[in-house]
Amino acid sequence: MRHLKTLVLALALGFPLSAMAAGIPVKMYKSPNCGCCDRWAQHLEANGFTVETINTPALASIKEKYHIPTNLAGCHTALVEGYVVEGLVPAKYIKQMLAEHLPVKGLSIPGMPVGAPGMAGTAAGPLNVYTLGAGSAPKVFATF
Ligand SMILES: [Cu+2]
Repeated sequence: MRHLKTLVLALALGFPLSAMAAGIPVKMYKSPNCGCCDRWAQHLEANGFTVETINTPALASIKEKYHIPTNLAGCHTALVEGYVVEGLVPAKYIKQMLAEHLPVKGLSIPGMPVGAPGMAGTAAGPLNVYTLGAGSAPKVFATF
């Protein structure tokens, strides 16, 4: 009985730790001066991702490298399983993209809208998540 309790305790304590260690890896390029990116990273980590943060003053060259159209540029550029996540996209849509193997280059929330993960407050209206890879003519993937 005592044994069982120990085992149950170990499982209870151990599971979240191992789940964190096995989180979906994300590499995030951000400006050192932007705080919402860090809060977005925390949001991802709370939802099963493990985020590596790379501070860079040359974010524009990263966006150029991944062909992010100006009208879809967010405050950071993140890479996850071959996809690009631009800006404060909620974790659930990233997970949906990965689970469904969406035939897109990635997802974007342009700018830093209030109400997106990392930007506290109530959104002024519905926020759109756009797909990347359709050039500068954005397609709406989801609205929340
Ligand atoms: Cu930011």
